[in-house]
Amino acid sequence: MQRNSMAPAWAGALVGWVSGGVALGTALLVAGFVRPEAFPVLAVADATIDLSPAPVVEFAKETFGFYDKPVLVGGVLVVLAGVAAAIGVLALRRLAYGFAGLAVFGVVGVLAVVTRPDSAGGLDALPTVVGVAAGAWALSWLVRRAAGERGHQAADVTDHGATDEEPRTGAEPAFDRRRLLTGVAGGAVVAGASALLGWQVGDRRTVSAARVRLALPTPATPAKPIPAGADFRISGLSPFITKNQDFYRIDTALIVPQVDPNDWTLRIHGMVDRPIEITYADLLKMPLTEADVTLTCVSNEVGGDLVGNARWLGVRMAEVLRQAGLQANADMLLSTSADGFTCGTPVDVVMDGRDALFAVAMNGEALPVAHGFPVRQVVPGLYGYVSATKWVVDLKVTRFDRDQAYWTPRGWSATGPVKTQSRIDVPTSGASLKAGRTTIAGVAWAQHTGIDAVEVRVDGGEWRQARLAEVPGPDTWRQWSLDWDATPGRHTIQVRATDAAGHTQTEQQAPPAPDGATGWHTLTVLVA
Ligand SMILES: Nc1nc2c(c(=O)[nH]1)N[C@H]1C(S)=C(S)[C@@H](COP(=O)(O)O)O[C@H]1N2
Ligand SMILES: [Mo]
Repeated sequence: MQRNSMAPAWAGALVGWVSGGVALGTALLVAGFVRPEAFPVLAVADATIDLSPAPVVEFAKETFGFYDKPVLVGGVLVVLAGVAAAIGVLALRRLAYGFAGLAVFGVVGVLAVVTRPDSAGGLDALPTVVGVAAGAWALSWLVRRAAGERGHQAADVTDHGATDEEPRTGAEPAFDRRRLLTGVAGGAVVAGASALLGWQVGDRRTVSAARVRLALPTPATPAKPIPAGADFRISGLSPFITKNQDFYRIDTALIVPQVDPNDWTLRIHGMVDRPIEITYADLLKMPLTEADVTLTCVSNEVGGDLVGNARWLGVRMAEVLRQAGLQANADMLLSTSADGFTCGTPVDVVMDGRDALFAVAMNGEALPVAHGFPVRQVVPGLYGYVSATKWVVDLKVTRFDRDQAYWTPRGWSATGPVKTQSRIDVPTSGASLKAGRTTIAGVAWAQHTGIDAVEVRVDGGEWRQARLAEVPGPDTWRQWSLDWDATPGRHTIQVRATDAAGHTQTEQQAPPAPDGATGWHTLTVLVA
């Protein structure tokens, strides 16, 4: 029974880690061929997000920002490492305990994978099942090596009910350190190689290749030319157009959904006269509109950088919806992405003539995969969480009193009009400046209303009117700047904007939840 009583705990941990590594590496390899999203670690992490209460998700978003997902995956791996070590220690006592531990692992993994909203069904369980089988094989192999040759034979007969006094061994089975370590090294190589191969196969199956091949049609309605005075080109000031690689990214997807444009369809159903399903080719045959629109995240803190401005190309949502025929009492468009995320967008906003788009391109290239390729929504004037569904595949015409979108039960407002905001880009908070003439500059936004005025004050003094850059329309942010004679000492700079509806930003501070932060961006600089 206690055939490895001589094996130390570190040997158990090593056996567990390498067996776990073989399991994960194999799972990644199989997932590479089946479906990269069916890798159980990602599914478990994704499920953790969905099962966590809103304050926890918010805390993670705030603490780790863009890195919240990598941190979460790291956390899952740390937990897995702990469990794997325990499984290894148990397996050295008795292999069946180790197998039982692995089985629990497998069940959790399979459950997480097949219950993901974008799951492809039973086939998605394959990576986990094959991974666990490979892990079990590695576990028993390593346990036997740890027990040495004699232990190995003893183990075999023990399994058939014999005792340690088996005459062939004649002695207590030994702990074979050398054979264990060579086995561990071999197992680690197998784990690493299969993980690497799986990663690469999965990567090649992504849609980036299809994306590069796409030829974009020319717009029937081109964007208004960007006025020459739209960009002050001040160093440190956000450029009028945000480059795709600099554009903020927010989504709940741990692995970016890979949607092939050849397989993509958009189904429009619910409160419509004629449910329709359109393909990517259908969409591109419709007249395309180009528009410069600033996108903002509701989670953006005052002064934060979850805002960007891009030139979008797409089909007006209103045009597509008219094909389906909206019913009169519908007030919500519940859009769903390929990975199950949902947005609830007010019907009247989308139908009022603004450039609400099913966008296919961003700044002159097909949508980057992380920004929703092949098709996403862009609606000027609404925060992204209620309007900007990336990888959109389904649109249900419904009512706010019948359906709820992803963030609503998680503590965010069902509707999310953008709040008028302004931000100081230069100087930066805490900067040291030379006394004398300097420039204060930033951006302000009030999408679909437009910015009419920006005022700046220093040390709580008089509000001074900033110079406003030109804009092509009310849907983009607007640069502003002001010259300032900086005197030595510490100074506090504040900004506030007034939109074209005559509303001036309130000083009242509010956090992002539930419907967007308020307050004046305020920073302090040191002038010497
Ligand atoms: N599929 C999907 N679309 C989504 C989200 C998401 O989590 N999943 N997040 C929304 C939010 S909260 C914002 S602010 C914008 C951000 O778009 P971006 O990542 O292209 O900047 O996407 C929206 N669309
Ligand atoms: Mo957002």
